[in-house]
Amino acid sequence: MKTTQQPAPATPRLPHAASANDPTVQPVPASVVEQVDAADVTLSNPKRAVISLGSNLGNRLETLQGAIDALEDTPGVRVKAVSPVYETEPWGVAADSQPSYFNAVVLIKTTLPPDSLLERGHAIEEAFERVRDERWGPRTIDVDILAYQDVVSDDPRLTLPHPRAHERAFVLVPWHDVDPEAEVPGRGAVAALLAAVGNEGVNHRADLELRLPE
Ligand code: A4P
Ligand code: MG
Repeated sequence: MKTTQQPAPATPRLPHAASANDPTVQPVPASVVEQVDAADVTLSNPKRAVISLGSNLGNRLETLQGAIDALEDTPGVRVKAVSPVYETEPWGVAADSQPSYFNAVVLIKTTLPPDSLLERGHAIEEAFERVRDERWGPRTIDVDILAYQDVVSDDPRLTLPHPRAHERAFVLVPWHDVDPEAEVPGRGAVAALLAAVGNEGVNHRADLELRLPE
């Protein structure tokens, strides 16, 4: 019969030296200490991410606000800034084939890793009953991760920065509003990209406003 060798008992880490002789202090297994330490590091080190929101079906303003509130309600996510609302011409489809979009960009701080943030974005899309039947089809809400820190990845499930962010005025205009110094990792400054693309078809809706959650 095969026997498995037990690992050597972990050296307990005690809260402080004075506890070493205190019989009421229970040793904490090293594995637990490791987990707690790892969680601490993450919590004290939130990452910056930039999220794009787009809606061209239903009550577009309410849906954008709902998505922002849902982001804020996510454990490990804090919404730090919300851009003005822009009404934008649909990009990538024939003119007049779809209703206009409302677009906005939000800055968040998060302790979630990129793939969990993407999952949360998809869950928010589902909550707003987004139906996917055609690429670039009309949608109640699209939640895209424009950037996550300076991460660059060509994974098709989560491409970072967003592969089309640098060429889209409806992304660059509100991104520049919330962070005029922003850089698109690997592509350059948002301000320079915006100057190259121009802001045609992107109209500020000064009569509308999105709230930064409290
Ligand atoms: N995916 C990869 N990278 C990312 C990322 N950084 N953020 C994957 C979010 N998702 C990412 O997306 C398709 C797949 O991309 C997902 O499975 C995800 O894992 P989707 O949201 O299911 O489909 P989609 O949005 O129709 O496709 P796509 O290619 O992402 O479209 P875009 O580029 O998001 O464009 N015009 C205006 N005026 N305003 C808009 O907001 N949006 C679109 C959609 C087209 N035209 C628009 C607007
Ligand atoms: Mg998308």
